[in-house]
Amino acid sequence: MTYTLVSHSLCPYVQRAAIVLAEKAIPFERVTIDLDAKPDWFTAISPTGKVPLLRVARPRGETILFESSVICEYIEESHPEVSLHPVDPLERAVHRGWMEFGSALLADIWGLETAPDGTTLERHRLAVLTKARRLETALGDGPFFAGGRFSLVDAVFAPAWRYFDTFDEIRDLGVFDDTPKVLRWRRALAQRPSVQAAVAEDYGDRLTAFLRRQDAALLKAVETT
Ligand SMILES: N[C@@H](CCC(=O)N[C@@H](CS)C(=O)NCC(=O)O)C(=O)O
Repeated sequence: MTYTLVSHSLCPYVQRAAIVLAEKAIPFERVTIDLDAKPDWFTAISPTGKVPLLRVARPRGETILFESSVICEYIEESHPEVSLHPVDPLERAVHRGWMEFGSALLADIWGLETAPDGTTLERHRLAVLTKARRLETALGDGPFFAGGRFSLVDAVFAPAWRYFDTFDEIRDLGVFDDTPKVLRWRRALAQRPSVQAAVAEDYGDRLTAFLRRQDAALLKAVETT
């Protein structure tokens, strides 16, 4: 069985799969595409036109998986040696709920980074802040979502919190002002080797370049002060 992760350099959903593969020490090849000029081969095999895809090659043929949560759950189930889900079905269901919450958070962050004006920016900032406050009530003593053991929930949130490493250099959005547990969680995730390896070294520069291309209010606010 060999794995190829079809990627984009900034995609947080791709990072989830890369983190889970790394946590389980599963070798994989990464193919990065330009989403503004999708190759024909990609369009032909991607039902949604989105990354990530996981190409799973076996002697009897190739299977294409799409949707990051499905990819993560497949890797979890097919490589149980390192478990990233709770054993108890009820706890596992709770974790899956928070993974969905992580996708909703990513939608808010997308709104934040692409907001064209201050009003829209503030709306999305408040949405992110509200979710961070809700997460604060769900976290325990850490360092990870479920304590000492890294789980799929961590793989889902690590790419979301990574955005703020770049945002913090631009301006303080105040998202973590009254969420100390979330801030500690974010820092613990940033130290995790699997999380660090999920993006290239120039990730921050690429994200800033993306914000400039978007003419993002996030950048303008600082440039006019
Ligand atoms: N629900 C999908 C979302 C994936 C997604 O939104 N990928 C973006 C990049 S981060 C994409 O491929 N966009 C290309 C497009 O929409 O044309 C998942 O979890 O895999």
